[in-house]
Amino acid sequence: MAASPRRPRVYRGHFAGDGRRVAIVAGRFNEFITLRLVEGCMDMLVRHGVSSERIDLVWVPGAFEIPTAARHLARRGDVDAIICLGCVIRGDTPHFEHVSRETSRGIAEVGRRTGVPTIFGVLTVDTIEQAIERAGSKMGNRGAEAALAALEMADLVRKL
Ligand code: INI
Repeated sequence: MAASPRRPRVYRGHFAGDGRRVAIVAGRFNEFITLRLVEGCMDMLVRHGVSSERIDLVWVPGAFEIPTAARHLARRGDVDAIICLGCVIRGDTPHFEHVSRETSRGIAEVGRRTGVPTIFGVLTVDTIEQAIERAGSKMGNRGAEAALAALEMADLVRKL
């Protein structure tokens, strides 16, 4: 008799925020935008059951500094996820490329090296209008999306 094929084990994270501890690292540069991302992020976390006393909000000067603060938080060992929020807007010089490349690389590295879900919620856009659209208007709120990714990953890594 042929052996019945083993069913795949499927792992999925759920958006369960109850009991979770989450850190947000936000860049002050373009604060007009990043404040909206932080608000959208916190609102989404709280609406999914994260208690506001279990959210740490860390402000850094700009996106470039986000990975350093995220790494300190990850090494502290008491957060289930770190959400990185910032806004990098292209200018007339290559500065944008340096800041956006090092920010995304640094954030990815923190997640991979520490295993703590480290979420990329940094806007990298050509214009201020594109940033506004993604900070709580017609294209949604990148901070809120990042909150959901954090909750999903926090739950998933506990199961793996
Ligand atoms: N930081 C940002 O978060 N967004 C930007 O658009 C930006 N630009 O364009 O310069 C920016 N620069 C500052 C950078 O992140 C650092 O804070 C600074 O270089 C000090 O290390």
